[in-house]
Amino acid sequence: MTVQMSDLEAQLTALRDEAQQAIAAITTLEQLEQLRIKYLGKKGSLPQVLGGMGKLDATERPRIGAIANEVKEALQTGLDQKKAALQSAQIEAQLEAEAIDVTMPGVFRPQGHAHPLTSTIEKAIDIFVGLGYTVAQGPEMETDYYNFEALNTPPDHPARDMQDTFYLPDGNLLRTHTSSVQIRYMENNDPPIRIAAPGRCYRRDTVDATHAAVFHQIEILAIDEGLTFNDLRGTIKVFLEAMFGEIEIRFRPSFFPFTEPSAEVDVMWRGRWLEVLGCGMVDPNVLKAVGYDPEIYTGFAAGFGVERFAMVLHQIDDIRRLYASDLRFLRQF
Ligand code: 2NM
Repeated sequence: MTVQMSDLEAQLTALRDEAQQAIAAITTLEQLEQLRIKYLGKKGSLPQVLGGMGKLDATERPRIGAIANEVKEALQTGLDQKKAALQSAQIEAQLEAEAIDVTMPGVFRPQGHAHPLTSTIEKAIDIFVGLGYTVAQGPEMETDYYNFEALNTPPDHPARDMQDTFYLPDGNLLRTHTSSVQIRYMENNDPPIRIAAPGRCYRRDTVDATHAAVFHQIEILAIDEGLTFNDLRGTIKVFLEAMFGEIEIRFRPSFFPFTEPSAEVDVMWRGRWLEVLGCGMVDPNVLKAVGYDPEIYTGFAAGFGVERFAMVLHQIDDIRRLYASDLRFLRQF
């Protein structure tokens, strides 16, 4: 009996020492759980040792039982403490790994920018929006009526020549200017109106340093009671000064089928007069075509090429550069 007693006591002490060493050695919560099962689980080492208690002499049972409880509590406490230590180590490691040093320089991200044609359109449109204009848009494929006839451009006018216009097999055409947008707008809106129509236009020109078959225009139109050429002059002056800075400008008499009188406008730029836009008072025939009474309403209009403005503003020598998509060129703007 005595041998059995000391045997159990020795087994319990050995179990405690072994388990405590094992607990000290592990490094993860998974290992901890495995140890808990190994020592304290239903089929674990401690219950197995306690299974031998039944054979003990009744007088020894309380003492061995007390030792067994101590061992069990010691192991449970050891496991709990280790668990807390592992958990806080895990949180520490996570905090360390996820720490952000806000003093580190940022990651360089190459950033693109607007194409010079886009920025020129935006700059011009912003100026007109500031003057109370609204942007109007319309189709690039047009009928003869909207591109020419409603714009007082008679059938024998040279602008209607096959040389200048892309005609489609069905009799439609690619608009040669954005004035067609303005006709459509006037048909659907009553005066007073103030619109700016930016957009792509097409002409059968021989492509060279200053001509492209596809180009961009912005046309503005204002219709109201009592508008005069002076209103046109003031608007053009404000616009060109906002575009180019303080510059000298001059109006020269000119001709367009859709305006009377008509003018071309030059700016003094780097020591020379440069023609930059065309304008005029909307011809009464155009007002009649859209159902406005020219006895009540007058209006002015102006149009300019976006490519030409971009070339003047950025000293670009060849219009084709604007369409070559050469990044070495585009990165300069
Ligand atoms: C220009 C020059 C002069 C113009 C006229 C019209 C409309 F629709 F009112 F008749 N829109 N744009 C116009 C006038 C355009 O471009 C050089």
